[in-house]
Amino acid sequence: MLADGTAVDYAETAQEALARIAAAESLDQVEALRVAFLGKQGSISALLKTLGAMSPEQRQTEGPKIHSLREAVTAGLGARKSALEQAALEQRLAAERLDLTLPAPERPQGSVHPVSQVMDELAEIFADLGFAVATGPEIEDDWHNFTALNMPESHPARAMHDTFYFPERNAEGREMLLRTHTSPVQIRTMLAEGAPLRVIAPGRVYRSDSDATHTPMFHQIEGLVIDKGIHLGHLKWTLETFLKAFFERDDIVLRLRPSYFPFTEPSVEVDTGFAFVDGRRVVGGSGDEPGHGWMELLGSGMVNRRVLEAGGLDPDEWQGFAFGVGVDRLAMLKYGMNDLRAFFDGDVRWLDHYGFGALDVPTLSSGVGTPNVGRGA
Ligand code: 2U9
Repeated sequence: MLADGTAVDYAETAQEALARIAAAESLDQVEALRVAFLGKQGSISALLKTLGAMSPEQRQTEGPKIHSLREAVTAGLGARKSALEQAALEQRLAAERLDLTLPAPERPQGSVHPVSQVMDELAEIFADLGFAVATGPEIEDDWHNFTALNMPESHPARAMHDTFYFPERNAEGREMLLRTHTSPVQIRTMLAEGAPLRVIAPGRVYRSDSDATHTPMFHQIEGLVIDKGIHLGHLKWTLETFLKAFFERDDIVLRLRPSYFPFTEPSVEVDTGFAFVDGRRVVGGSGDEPGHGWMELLGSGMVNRRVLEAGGLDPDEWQGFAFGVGVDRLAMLKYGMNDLRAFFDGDVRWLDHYGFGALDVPTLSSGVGTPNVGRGA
């Protein structure tokens, strides 16, 4: 009963309310009905407020009816809410069901760049000969890059390297540059570790040069052996052993020619015999055989006394040999690419073709040059 005495049919009110709740089609609609019935200004809340104005007797008869109306509506709202939530969940589960019969999505597979592959192969071959891998900064000072390697300031050999200089000097007043070879790494290693020493220094080097056979950044590997009584015979054997392992053939023939490098004395340029196979140069055999030729492959020599001194060693006590070779060139010779610039274009089609599987780790036992079987074009 309302305050003005109007009788309220609670059963009908409940029926109407529950019918509206049952018709709610969304959680938003259920919430709107909750507010309309039970909110501060809601119709059932208004009924509850009428209890305050009633006589105790009236309240005793009306109170339970209004409370059970409120309970019925509260329960109805809860039930409808759960039903809608359950329906939404079922719809999602149906829509998001995995179809396990579909083919698996294709996963793009990367590949190992031939330069990285060849560097790994070289590290593996030289590790077997007792060489450790040494690394150093690509931003160098002119002392480590030139002076210590017997190229003092204004030495004409500095002009042979088209060097990228930085505008600023370092804290010691030395000129800063991008290393033009990895030799400063060996200087640093000699100073840090002393002798005896067997290291290779692979890495990026920079020269201001750009055409079909030169890129401003390229890769080198240099080797340095320092011990007592080291001579050119050790150098020749080491290079022959390395090249046989790298090209995976026993018929590697070397020809040593006198040359000049400021950091070695005597200096030798090393040629290797090759044959033309399908128009391509393939390393192997003597270059003097008919149809064969010699190609220049690497530079080397006995470490110059002045360089040993710069590395903190007594040249009357220690001798050494060193060599340097272009890694990109080695990769081209072994795997048959003909344009150096493609190495650094980042074209994924080239990488698909010439790249290596990430798990094809070169080892001496499985073959350092496992070709990229089953991959690429
Ligand atoms: C120290 C002492 C001696 C490293 C050497 C060469 C000869 C050489 C070139 C080959 C092709 C560079 O990549 S390339 O253009 N290198 O001919 N490099 S001897 O001699 C050293 C290095 C470090 C302490």
